[in-house]
Amino acid sequence: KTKGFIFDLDGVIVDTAKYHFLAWKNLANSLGFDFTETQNEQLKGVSRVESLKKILAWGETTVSDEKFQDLMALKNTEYLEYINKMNNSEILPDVPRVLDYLIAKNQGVSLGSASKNARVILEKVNLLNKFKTIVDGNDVTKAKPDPEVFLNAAKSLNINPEDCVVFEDSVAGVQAANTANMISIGIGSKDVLHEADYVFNDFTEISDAFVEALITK
Ligand code: B16
Ligand code: MG
Repeated sequence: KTKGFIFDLDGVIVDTAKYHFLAWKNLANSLGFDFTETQNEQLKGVSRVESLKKILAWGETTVSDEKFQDLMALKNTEYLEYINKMNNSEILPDVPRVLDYLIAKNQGVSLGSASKNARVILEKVNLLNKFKTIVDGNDVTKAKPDPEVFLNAAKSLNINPEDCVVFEDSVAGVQAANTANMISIGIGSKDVLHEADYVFNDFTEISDAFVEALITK
């Protein structure tokens, strides 16, 4: 049977949260306030627009619509400087093993990310060719926890949502997968991702046998 396996990007395939952090922190500092790692955690899976809204609120700062757009562009320019230096050494452990296993078993493999930079990141780490389809921040109107991104990914694979599995590191992403009626696999801590059907710290804990069971289930 062919099932759909949808991967989130940031926090699942690569750890780009650290680059988002550096770029947002510089932006916040330039506006005269600080931005902490704890706050950065709360931006996981959150779109760029919503992230900036939250950061400005934390800094008790309001800006004009025009300035808001400028700030978004500024942040992304700096973020892309970090992204452009990425290579395949930044792929999280055992992600390629699981991807290759799924491909060898002729499963549908798709990306479902909130990032508008998803393609360039996959290109940088040399994983673009592993994905049959890519649904990213340029293709959706509603952010996670809305299931739109994963439902679009299922559609792009021509596979029913009930036959899809989602790998996610964010609470909003797990909720989106659950709402879409997909199997949710949390990548991270059990305490945070308790709404997921399964939780693993990382892909080294996901055996081929477990993946095989998901395929045949
Ligand atoms: P960009 P994911 C999300 O990616 C990140 O987790 C989140 O921190 C970021 O703000 C969002 O992408 C938008 O990214 O600025 O590149 O469009 O986890 O859904 O792959
Ligand atoms: Mg993520």
